[in-house]
Amino acid sequence: MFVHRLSSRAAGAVRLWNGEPARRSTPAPTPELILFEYEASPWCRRVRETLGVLGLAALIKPCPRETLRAEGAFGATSRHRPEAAAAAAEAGASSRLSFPLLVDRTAGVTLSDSAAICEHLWSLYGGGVERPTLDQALNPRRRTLLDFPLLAAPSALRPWPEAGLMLAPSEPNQQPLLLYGCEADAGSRLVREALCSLQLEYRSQPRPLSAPLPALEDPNSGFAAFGARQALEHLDRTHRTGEALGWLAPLPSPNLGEARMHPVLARLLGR
Ligand SMILES: N[C@@H](CCC(=O)N[C@@H](CS)C(=O)NCC(=O)O)C(=O)O
Repeated sequence: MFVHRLSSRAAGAVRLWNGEPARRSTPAPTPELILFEYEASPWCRRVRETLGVLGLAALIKPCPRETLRAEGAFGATSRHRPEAAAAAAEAGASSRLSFPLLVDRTAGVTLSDSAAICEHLWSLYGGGVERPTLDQALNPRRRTLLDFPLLAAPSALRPWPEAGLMLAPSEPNQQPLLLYGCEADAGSRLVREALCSLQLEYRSQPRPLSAPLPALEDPNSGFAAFGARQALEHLDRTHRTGEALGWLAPLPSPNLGEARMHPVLARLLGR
């Protein structure tokens, strides 16, 4: 646990603890937001930081990977990717399935690019919020070459497949769990990683770093507790049914998503 706590702490530190709710002159709005994402994705982090800064709650539908060999692939065990693919198709997305994908039911839009999602959230729900200078620097409105390495650094510090990258078998939850957490908080990250790999749908409610974090409530079993250790034990005991898939997991068969090989892998294999 020590290594995990330390590396999770470092993951928050490399982003300079960005993602805490900013000061607002009015209470945070409560739009109906559904975010399809996975913890280890750099671009998903950008959106989660923005939701945190704006103090916006969202229903998270984790879409961990089943393979690293192809982008947008998924098999029958993927719980939320089929719904994400359907939402993207309904919105007329022409490109491959990618994450983050935001469905904003209040505004009636579905967006699939992290920069566009952040722009959307700021323009609709950022009234009365003074954007922290740090967030402006780390998540600039124009794209820069530094975006990817800066956003990927936290996941590089947590390179384990079960750290919100690869799918782990689990019992599905009937009702969403509720996580009071902060993007930058070490314990919150550990709990998000487990929720993600286990594909457990949850409502994310941003809190400042000074709050007692993380707090997890599971209406399916009546569990409610502060602290990462208790939350992780609960998730393992109640929902996990097996170990996460490994780095080298093959393409799911049948593959219900895309079969395009990762461009770097394709180049290495000369295809
Ligand atoms: N430019 C897009 C990039 C999105 C993207 O490439 N996401 C990756 C995860 S980092 C993805 O969805 N890969 C497909 C997969 O996970 O199957 C954005 O900013 O949202």
